[in-house]
Amino acid sequence: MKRRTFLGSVAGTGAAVAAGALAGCVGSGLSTDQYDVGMAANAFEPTEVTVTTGETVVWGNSSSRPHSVTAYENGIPEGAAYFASGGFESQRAAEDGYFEDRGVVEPGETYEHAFEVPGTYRYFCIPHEPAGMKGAVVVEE
Ligand SMILES: [Cu+2]
Repeated sequence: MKRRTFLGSVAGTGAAVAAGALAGCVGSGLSTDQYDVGMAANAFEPTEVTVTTGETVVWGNSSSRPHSVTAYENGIPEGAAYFASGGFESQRAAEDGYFEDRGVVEPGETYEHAFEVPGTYRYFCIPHEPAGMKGAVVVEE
């Protein structure tokens, strides 16, 4: 069975938390009970969440800048559906689409995805990946 041993393999968590702490400024109108993962200036908060197969994760843009939730195509379990805000079917399509203003999660908006296949899913924010805006969802059976 796939268990929480995956948790140890997520890199850069400390840096992301530090970036989130600096973000501070809220003003999106979202309250924390409206989402599971917040999107701060340069970070997903928390960087990693663990859910059970079939559960839905809701991301909420709690910042004042646009973000995306974009899965790494080679960072999801075999057989799992690709996911990205905007509903794209590949990472390439999501990246191309973002720069045409598609797949953007604006301040105050949410994006959600249901996870049906166990494993670890790694994802990023297209405009802020260089700043380290990455996250992971661990799906347990
Ligand atoms: Cu972002």
